[in-house]
Amino acid sequence: TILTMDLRDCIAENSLDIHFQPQMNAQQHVVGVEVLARWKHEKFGFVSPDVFIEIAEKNNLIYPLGLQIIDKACFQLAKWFKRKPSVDFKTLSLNISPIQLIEPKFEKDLLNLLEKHNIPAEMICLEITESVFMKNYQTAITALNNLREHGITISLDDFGTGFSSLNSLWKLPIDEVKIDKSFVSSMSKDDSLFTMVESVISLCKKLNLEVVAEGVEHSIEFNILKGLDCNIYQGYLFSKPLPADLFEKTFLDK
Ligand code: G
Ligand code: G
Ligand code: G
Ligand code: MN
Ligand code: NA
Repeated sequence: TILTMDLRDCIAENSLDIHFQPQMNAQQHVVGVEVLARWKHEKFGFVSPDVFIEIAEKNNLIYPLGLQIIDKACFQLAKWFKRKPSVDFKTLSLNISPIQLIEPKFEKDLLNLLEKHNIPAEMICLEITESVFMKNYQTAITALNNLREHGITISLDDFGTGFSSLNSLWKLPIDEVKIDKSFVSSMSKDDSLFTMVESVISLCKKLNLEVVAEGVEHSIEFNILKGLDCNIYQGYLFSKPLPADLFEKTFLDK
């Protein structure tokens, strides 16, 4: 299709964009940043990553696309480090599709990019989804263990939307869980969803996993989550994903 061809060109020209969304602690201090890919098509305008990531996955483009995103994100982070000694957030979170994770070269390619930009592995958090464990359980587990040996952390994204059961959490090699925004947005109106969020947070604490609530849009949600002692908060209440210059102006110029 046209979009597939145009995406191929866009990757060849290295012209995808990235946006940055802050992750806050309970004091509303930025403790991390999630990187989100953006594609502005010259005719169709912004194409949602839900659409172009899937195109990339189906057309053998996701691996090079993914490395370009990581390269750009690390370049930007290194730039922030140089210009702003005050940059003190701890993690850069990258969305990684299953195809990237199970690619044998991935660990080496990622470490090379970190070395190129002089980014400590401890700052990198890879967001994966439960789907990676469905088809490629053992390969995924091995890849995650290897990555974690370098200090890279692993976050389970969109938690609650897949086929996960709460008791699978204790055996996966992960460091963090992101509660899906569908739970966060309905929690203040639906008692059973509130109970679910409460249970997930309490279980994560017992398992020593960080908990991120995504899709925090209103202060009522932020307050409920603070009451449950959630660790990290992300959503439009604080900021939508922003281009690097705006992110810098809003959160790093202090
Ligand atoms: O803003 P939002 O529309 O950015 O993102 C939609 C979906 O696209 C999310 O599920 C997000 O995880 C995914 N996504 C965004 N950027 C990337 C990326 O760089 N790589 C991968 N694999 N997925 C991404
Ligand atoms: O950034 P935000 O979460 O508001 O974007 C939601 C979706 O809308 C994204 O998946 C993105 O592809 C699309 N989108 C449309 N216009 C814009 C824009 O000007 N900036 C950003 N960041 N996303 C846009
Ligand atoms: O990677 P993941 O599936 O978590 O992608 C996060 C998605 O959620 C992105 O599309 C991002 O733009 C979007 N997002 C971030 N904050 C909010 C929010 O507060 N509300 C909603 N509806 N979407 C959000
Ligand atoms: Mn994510
Ligand atoms: Na998510």
